Amino acid sequence: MNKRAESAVLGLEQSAFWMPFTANRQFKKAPRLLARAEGMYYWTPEGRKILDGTAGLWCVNAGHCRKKIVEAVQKAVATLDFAPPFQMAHPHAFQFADRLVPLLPKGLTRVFFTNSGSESVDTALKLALAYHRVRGEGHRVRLIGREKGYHGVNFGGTAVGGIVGNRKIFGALVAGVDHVRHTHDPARNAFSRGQPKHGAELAEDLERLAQLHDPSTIAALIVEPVACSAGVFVPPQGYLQKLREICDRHGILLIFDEVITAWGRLGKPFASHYFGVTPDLITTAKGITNGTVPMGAVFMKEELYQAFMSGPANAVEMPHGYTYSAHPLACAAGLATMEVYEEEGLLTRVGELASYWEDAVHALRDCPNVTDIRNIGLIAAIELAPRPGASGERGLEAHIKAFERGLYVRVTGDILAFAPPLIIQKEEIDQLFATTREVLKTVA
Ligand code: PXG
Ligand code: PLP
Repeated sequence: MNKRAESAVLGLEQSAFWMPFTANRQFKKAPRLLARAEGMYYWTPEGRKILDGTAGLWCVNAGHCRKKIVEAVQKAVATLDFAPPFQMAHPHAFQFADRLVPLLPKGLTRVFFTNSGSESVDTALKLALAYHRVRGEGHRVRLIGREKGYHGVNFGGTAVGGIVGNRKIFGALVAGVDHVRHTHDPARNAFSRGQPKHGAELAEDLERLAQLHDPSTIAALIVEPVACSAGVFVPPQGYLQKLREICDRHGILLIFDEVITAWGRLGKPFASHYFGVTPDLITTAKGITNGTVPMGAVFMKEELYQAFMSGPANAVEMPHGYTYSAHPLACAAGLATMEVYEEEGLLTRVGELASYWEDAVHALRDCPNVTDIRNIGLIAAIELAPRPGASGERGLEAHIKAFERGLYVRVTGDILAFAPPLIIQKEEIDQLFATTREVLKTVA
């Protein structure tokens, strides 16, 4: 028997599968596998029930294996498995785009489909550059991100991203990119409930970069309204408004990366609604299909779309797109997902739950090694002090011990991140944080 065949019998250590963003050797020695899911729960192959504290990977907002979505996908795959998206189409693509527009912040009217958050980000960055060029401002070539930002893993998104570990081994990335400062300020803001009080002035860092490079060279600023991946950094009060003002002053497009913050996570359809700040473009993915079929989208203001619609009618206006843009299965999943969100009021349900959630997570302040707790909407993070000389070890141990006790929670370094499906009940919130409390006692 060769090594690969053996691994199927003996375990996963020799498996060909290179797992993404995973400590492969450690994981394959002691795998944590999921075999089935329903509602708020996963089940392991041995039949252990696991509460899903992170909505899969921040995407299963309506809970798992929802009948309506499953059946829509089953029907779609048996009817039209694939349709070419270039110079051809299928009706559900138009239907889905038009279904989404009424949910968007006012002024955003057009939809470009992708297959992931990473593709949405690279699409939005290319759209921003191309938009300026088609209106005769081709000198706007710079893209600005933010320290600690996560914008996926494609080249553009890696370049504007601000997580050092995700960037440092990939060379020079994309030319002309710069970053504004992050807003994490535990000295002033630790244990804030919702938006921290201090730090709106950090938005002025965009003005500094505008003066450094000259505003006329900057195409776009991309930020997550709430920076989730790097450890849940909630924007200080007034910060996003200031970014909007500075972008307006200098003709810089503002892109909100709402891959996680959209689809009801903050109690509104989009974080843009929640904060009352309208960007020029929004990138999203994940909850757009409840995580069922890969899909992403870029939403934009009407004037962006119109700027491209001026050449000869037979010319392709935007030489960009993916083989699987608006895939029939994704559109079917997305349409059914929006029905579920609407029928169950999930895009606004968090408004009723958020204060219960906030109290529940902040009650863990007295647990050992907790240095900060942050929350907004149905998102929370508990930051633990790192063990001396072993950054991330305590966090990973907490993740593993939680899984052993029937809770799945995402860990970034020594930060536990919580974002359960939006269907969660109060008793499940209690269960989630009771398990977390037990775990924190054991990771001294
Ligand atoms: N932008 C943002 C704001 C994201 O959160 C992406 C882009 C990329 O999306 P795709 O679909 O290409 O992965 C994301 C994805 C985590 C975690 O544990 C978060 C993401 C992905 C993987 C892990 O925090 N967010
Ligand atoms: N590489 C090659 C050789 C291709 O032919 C294609 C698409 O036709 C791609 C990459 C891009 O793939 P996708 O459209 O799935 O992003």
